[in-house]
Amino acid sequence: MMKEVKSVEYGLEKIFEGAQDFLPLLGTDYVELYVGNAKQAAHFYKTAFGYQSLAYAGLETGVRDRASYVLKQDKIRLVLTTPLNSDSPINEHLKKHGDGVKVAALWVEDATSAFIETTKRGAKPFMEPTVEEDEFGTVVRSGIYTYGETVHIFVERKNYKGIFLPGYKVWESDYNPTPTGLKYIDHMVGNVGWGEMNTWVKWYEEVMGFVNFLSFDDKQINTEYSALMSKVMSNGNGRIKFPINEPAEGKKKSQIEEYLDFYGGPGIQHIAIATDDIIKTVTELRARGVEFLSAPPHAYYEAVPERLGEHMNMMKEDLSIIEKLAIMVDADEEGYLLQIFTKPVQDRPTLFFEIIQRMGAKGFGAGNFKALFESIEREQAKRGTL
Ligand code: TYF
Ligand code: FE
Repeated sequence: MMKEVKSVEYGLEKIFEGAQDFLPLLGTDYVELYVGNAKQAAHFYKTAFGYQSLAYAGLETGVRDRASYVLKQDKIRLVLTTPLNSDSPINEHLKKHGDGVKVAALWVEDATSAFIETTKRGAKPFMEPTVEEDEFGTVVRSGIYTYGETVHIFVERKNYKGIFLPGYKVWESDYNPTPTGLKYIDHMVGNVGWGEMNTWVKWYEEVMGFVNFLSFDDKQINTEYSALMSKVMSNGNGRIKFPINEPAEGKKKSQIEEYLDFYGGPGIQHIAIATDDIIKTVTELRARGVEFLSAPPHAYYEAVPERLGEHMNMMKEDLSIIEKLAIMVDADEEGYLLQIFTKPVQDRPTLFFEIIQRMGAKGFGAGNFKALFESIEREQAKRGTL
């Protein structure tokens, strides 16, 4: 059974003291996906997930080579970008990876210093510090490559008063589905190749000043379930968490390997989004056609009280409703958490979403890994990739 290994003690203040002085991060700024049809993708994310129209850039705003739709829900900003002609380098990205996350943008106080400090420590540049201006103010952005062709863009907003970034106009739409209770990005997980996890752990430590917050080791699984290893990297204030997965040799083909095959290399595997009412959120998402992984067997739910121990008394959600919605429950020293995973949101079995409600727990649901991986494997079996 997979167990959480704490490579550092909990107690964030202590661990993170002094970490990351050279790269203060204020939060996630936005996530940008490259997609084959941004107009339709925007409709999907509005309809199915309850995002709201925020901003737009494209032919109508003088941008000739791409169209970008910006969606918002509470603190989350999602940008959907598609190329408008065959010359665009975005086509190469799409051809190789299909729809997927290109940019995990981070909000910083100083994008120039973020670029200098990270490239000095070995980051490969993606975008030199660039000043962007319009009548609403100034934004400075810079960017570096992380694993695969994924990038981190640093966004310095100064006192920018515009809707999103210079070059974007307000997107007013008559179609405004109600939100589903998605609040903010809890973590974003990357899959990297065989033997590469520790390289990227070191990269996040050295280049970004992150710390290895939790580790999940394949040696502790030793079952027939999707073998993988995972290490959670976190920035100094604990707001940015980037777990990194690597496939491991098992009896069956690792789900991580399936991802790497279809994505054509490393990239972002899942985005976990926080809600403070997962029952309401998942009920809404299901009603709007979002597909989730199938529920663990009934025995899983019978074992919940045992798994939660003392935290069971705290749990206010009705276990029978949780089971009906196929939500999973786990606990650690500090509390419990509820989580559920969508099926991949495009035809390639690559990017998916997690919905998570933390009730004090700071872990990642290690107690659910077995049930989760079995559920993923049921999907892999249907795809013939197990
Ligand atoms: O982010 C996590 O660690 C959890 C569990 O391929 C997880 O959401 C880990 C690996 C994986 C899918 C989910
Ligand atoms: Fe996760």
